[in-house]
Amino acid sequence: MNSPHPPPPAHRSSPRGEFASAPETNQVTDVTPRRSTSAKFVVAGGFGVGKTTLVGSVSEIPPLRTEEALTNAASGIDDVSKIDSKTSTTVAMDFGRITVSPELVLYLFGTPGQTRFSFMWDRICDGALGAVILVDTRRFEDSFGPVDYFESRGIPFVVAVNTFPGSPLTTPAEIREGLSLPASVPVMHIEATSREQVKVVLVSLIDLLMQRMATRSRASAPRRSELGRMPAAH
Ligand SMILES: Nc1nc2c(ncn2[C@@H]2O[C@H](COP(=O)(O)OP(=O)(O)O)[C@@H](O)[C@H]2O)c(=O)[nH]1
Ligand SMILES: [Mg+2]
Repeated sequence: MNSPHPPPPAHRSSPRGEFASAPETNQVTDVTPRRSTSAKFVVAGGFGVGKTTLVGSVSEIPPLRTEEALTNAASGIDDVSKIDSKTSTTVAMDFGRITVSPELVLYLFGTPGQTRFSFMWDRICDGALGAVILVDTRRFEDSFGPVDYFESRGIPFVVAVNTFPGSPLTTPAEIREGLSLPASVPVMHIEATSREQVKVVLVSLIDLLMQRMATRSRASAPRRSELGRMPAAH
């Protein structure tokens, strides 16, 4: 990693302390029925920002990809000028799965980066609990659209700056300012090729969602003064 920034804080933890590995299918250790929850997260960002790489780094199943070789047909349409080694492109979406704990399985959906596929975003983002917006500081403005999209739909998101060799050096504060993000949106620098760093991103999104849920349930809980006015149960 050529960024001067330290890796994102390691103190965050998933509900179980760490990501559990997928259960062995032939090993029965606990027959107690568990309630398992699945959550859909979207990985968004501009063309070539590292969405396919991120999903592939962390998925425990071979990620389902719909990649096509970049051909002459896309020349002049897809901007590959800043993407040295890119030879394929996601024409529909990436899909991956990660088991966070026996109770929580995440499904990751990557959006197609090219703006000509933006009509697919609503379908891909339907039912998503949260999003990871990947940023490439060499093409910073490509992240404006994704930030607007999730803000306008009220879908919580975290921002992960993918660090490429030669990326301009930035601080989280500069990214936050450049994207006009409130302090509540986590911003971190990562390498999408690093499974550990991608896990930190996902854990921070889970934390954010849990904070939102806690805030909401506090807001909807009756206040002490209201409890005092409630009729006593007989
Ligand atoms: N060095 C480095 N290269 C990366 C990283 N993430 C993605 N890439 C490369 O950048 C190019 C674009 O990544 P890709 O995942 O296809 O981008 P997408 O269009 O957002 O899905 C590919 O050649 C990747 O190998 C990273 O963290 N570090
Ligand atoms: Mg892709």
